[in-house]
Amino acid sequence: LGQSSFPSNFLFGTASSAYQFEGAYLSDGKGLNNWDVFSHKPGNIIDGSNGDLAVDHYYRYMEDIELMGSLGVNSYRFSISWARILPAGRFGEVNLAGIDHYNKLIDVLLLKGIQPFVTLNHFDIPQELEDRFGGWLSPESQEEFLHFADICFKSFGDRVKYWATFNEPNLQVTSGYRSAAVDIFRSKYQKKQGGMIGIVLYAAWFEPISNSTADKSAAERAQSFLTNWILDPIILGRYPSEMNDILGSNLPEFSNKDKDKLKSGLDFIGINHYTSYYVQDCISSKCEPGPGISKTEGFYLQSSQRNGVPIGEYTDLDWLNVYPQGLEKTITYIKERYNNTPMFITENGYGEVYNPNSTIKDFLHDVRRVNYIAGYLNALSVAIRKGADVRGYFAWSLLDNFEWIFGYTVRFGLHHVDHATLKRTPKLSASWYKQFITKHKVVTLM
Ligand code: GCO
Repeated sequence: LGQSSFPSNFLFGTASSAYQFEGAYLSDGKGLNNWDVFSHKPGNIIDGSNGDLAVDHYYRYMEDIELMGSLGVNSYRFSISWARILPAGRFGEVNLAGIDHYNKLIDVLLLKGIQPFVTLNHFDIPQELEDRFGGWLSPESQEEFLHFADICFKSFGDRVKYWATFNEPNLQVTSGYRSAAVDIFRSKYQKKQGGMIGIVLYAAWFEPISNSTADKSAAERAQSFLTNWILDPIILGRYPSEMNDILGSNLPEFSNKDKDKLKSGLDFIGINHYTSYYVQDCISSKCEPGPGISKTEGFYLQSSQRNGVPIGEYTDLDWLNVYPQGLEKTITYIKERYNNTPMFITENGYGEVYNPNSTIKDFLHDVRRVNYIAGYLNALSVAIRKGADVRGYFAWSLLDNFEWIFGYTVRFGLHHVDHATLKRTPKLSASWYKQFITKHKVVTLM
């Protein structure tokens, strides 16, 4: 990699989320959340598992922070379990044991020189809110989220300097909820406490499958419908033109006041980047758009060209292709479109499907993960050298963990977890990451 192109206060870390890591699903006054209920319904999780125990991070956080210490990271991205703080939402009591837990986690991290990077909402919401009014589908969720965010800023904001409102918001969450939590932080806390607030997005790279104008504009439509539709309103105060062209008056109108409010909405953009796709135009070439893409949007995402040439190397997972230049292109695109707003790579990582015939040795010798992370960090350093304001990188993930509907069958960890004993063992990728960080002389942030 040559001379380090990472600024000296760059954050190197690993990322996690509460439901995927904590377990302790009914401990110390935590209420049920949507994922507790969903994962307990037979058929929802492919291996019939759930996150009741996950990797027991709630009880083993000290051990896990030791692992972070030996990696030499200076930051840790985690999320707060909403149902641990407000088991019954805003009309119920604050669960002090929950506050206490995150206070301890944050304090121990800081003692080790590890900056907490906190996501307020990483997919889990108290079941009470689902039952009472249908969760995100109701505008009531806005008041609920504000109340939760306010408690978090108040309780932890003296020590937490990086806040992400939402992880990968989808259609259920409109810009109203996000900018409202940002407003509260700005007006009530930021002056006193300092710190930055932003949002975390899923941002894949969309490469036109050919040089034709049709495929190029299909790739632009993919960007707009999958990523820009969230960032444009918050940062530019309007929807992408590709969406205006297609949806016209079906898009919400912003008043000038809304626009001003929206435009000042973010201190940073968090980028979860794993993979790239080819995009083919389906309007002129008559392919079937999809999946999940409408006829008028008219594009198709694929991992290889028709003659079988993949955009990057294939992996065990059909949504994951190794194409490090995709990260550089994504960063450059976001940098140009949004005026070089500060960015963090909030997730990037390599998943393997659990194969019962593999021995622990196979898992520990994760050369493919090392190559993946090395390639993406190299692409990141190129983007930074070319002027992108990227301030941190978080590998997904510190540990193997609960991979949503895939349960424990897919592993992303730099450390292997034996799910029977919960023993953590560093993989080759952990030692590689450690060396990389040492070489780049990361400073300890106190
Ligand atoms: C996220 C992700 C993580 C996943 C990771 C690997 O969207 O932030 O869902 O929670 O575990 O992306 O798939």
